[in-house]
Amino acid sequence: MPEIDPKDQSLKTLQGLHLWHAPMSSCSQRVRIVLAETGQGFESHLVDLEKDEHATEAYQAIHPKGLVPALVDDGHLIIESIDIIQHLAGEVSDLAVTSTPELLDLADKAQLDLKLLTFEFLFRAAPPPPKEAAEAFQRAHKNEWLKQFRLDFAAGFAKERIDEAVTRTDAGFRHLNSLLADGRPYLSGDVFSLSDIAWMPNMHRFNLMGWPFERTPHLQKWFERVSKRPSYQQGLLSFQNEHVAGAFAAYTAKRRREGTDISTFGSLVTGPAN
Ligand SMILES: N[C@@H](CCC(=O)N[C@@H](CS)C(=O)NCC(=O)O)C(=O)O
Repeated sequence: MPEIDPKDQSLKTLQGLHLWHAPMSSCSQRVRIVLAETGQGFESHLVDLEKDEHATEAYQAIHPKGLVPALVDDGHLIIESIDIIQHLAGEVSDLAVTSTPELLDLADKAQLDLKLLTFEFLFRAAPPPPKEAAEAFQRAHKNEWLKQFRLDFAAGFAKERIDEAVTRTDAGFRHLNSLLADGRPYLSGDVFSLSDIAWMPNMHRFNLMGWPFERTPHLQKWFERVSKRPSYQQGLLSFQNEHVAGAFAAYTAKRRREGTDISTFGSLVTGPAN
């Protein structure tokens, strides 16, 4: 178990499962889907990312990078959503052993592009934060990468950076589509596994952005199948703020009308590089 020693030593006294998570964070969504699939109860600690609660001293003493999710299991702290889902599933189910390490690794690597594209194609719908709040975040958060990311977002991402993220994301989805082309129902074969769970939030997120999944029909059908599972409702949809999701849909429609939506970037325009 990739356990880390917490700065906040009081975490070591916690009993049972404690999850620090955010309602619409994709990394939190995959953890909650595993919890729902395996029927494990947990103590929920919601971290409001919009209010920058992850920049507080107290939260950064829990998660050294000031990100969600973080899990404490009987006093043992684990960060990184892929490590967390492997830990949670491994204890009580076959979800981990039937998964494919390569697909978990790919989902992990896809996170940075998902983040960039989420900010560009969904979060830009909201007005920029007040100057004081943006400055307070820069002072309080210790994650230099995250702080630079926020500054880049405020300044506007370079088009090449968006193009590259779209092209890599497209390559990832095409890879999944090619695996499913042999008729298998799930990403790793005949049984539902962590491979599926790791990718479900990405599909959900890119659907919000209006990603053209009709180009990868096997993947589209797979998502129709897995999104019928009760765990998708319980671990993901039930946490979704429908007002926010509605605002995202309106913004996606606006960008489509203006011809600046996600399908006008990277390989979605030029086609995959072969
Ligand atoms: N590799 C990490 C990534 C964690 C991460 O980026 N979390 C996001 C939410 S999915 C976050 O905390 N974002 C805070 C922010 O953007 O300010 C994991 O898989 O747990």
